[in-house]
Amino acid sequence: WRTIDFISDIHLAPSLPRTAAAWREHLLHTRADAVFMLGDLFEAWVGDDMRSRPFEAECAEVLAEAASCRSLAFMAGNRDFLVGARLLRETGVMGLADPTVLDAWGRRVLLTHGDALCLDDRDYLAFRATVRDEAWQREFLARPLDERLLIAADIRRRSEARQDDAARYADVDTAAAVAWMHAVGTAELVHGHTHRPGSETLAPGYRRHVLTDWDLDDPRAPRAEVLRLTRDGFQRVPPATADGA
Ligand code: OKV
Ligand code: MN
Repeated sequence: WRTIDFISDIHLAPSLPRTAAAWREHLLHTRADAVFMLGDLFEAWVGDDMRSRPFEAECAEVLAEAASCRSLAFMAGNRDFLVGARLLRETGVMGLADPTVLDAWGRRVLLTHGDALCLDDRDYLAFRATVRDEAWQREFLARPLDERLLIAADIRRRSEARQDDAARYADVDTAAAVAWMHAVGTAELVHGHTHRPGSETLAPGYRRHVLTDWDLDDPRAPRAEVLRLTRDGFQRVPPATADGA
């Protein structure tokens, strides 16, 4: 691999068609050899049988088509933790554990979605522990698809009633992030989740690169960006388009 793209928090949903189109164009036309999707690719994935719906079927087709010309990797986020082995197998996407250490040109990079490092978000971490439990997932996935969609929508409705979007995300805990990096011997961290893009030094010798969320359907703040890694280091680039821009 000469070039690796990192994206996260695309939040694919039928209600955000420009965002979905930009994601599709990027996967199909980027010059990167590999695209790493670091969580919250989908706004809400409640089981691989979501492919019975037209929008999700189309997303799976995009993944399969893109995976036939470059390597695709997927890590689960807090909205698509139910992406299963079946979707990955049938689309040819490589599943990544959270966290994963990437070794690229002798440079070790720690990859995570980021939610597990937001230690101030106690309510969310309790929810995370519940829904990441294997037995909980087996029981949940045994319910009919319509019922699972209603449960997810209900959780969203109650969460939106409680707080607005900006107050929703705690930031990554600096000490915890540095401890993770120290434990596996990496000087660089890439994560999403917080929707606070930027690159900064956490402590001497420890840098992090935060991915932006994508929303090209927000008329007030349309946004989409790719973090690209080559032998020369990290850079931020706009998503690729069909005409090669
Ligand atoms: C998103 C966050 C609410 C943080 C639920 C399966 C389940 C997806 C879901 C429900 C919640 C996303 C999709 C939302 C992010 C919050 C509160 C804090 C820190 C299921 C798949 F449970 F039914 F299986 N969800 N929503 N937060 O309301 O948009 O990220 S959400
Ligand atoms: Mn997230």
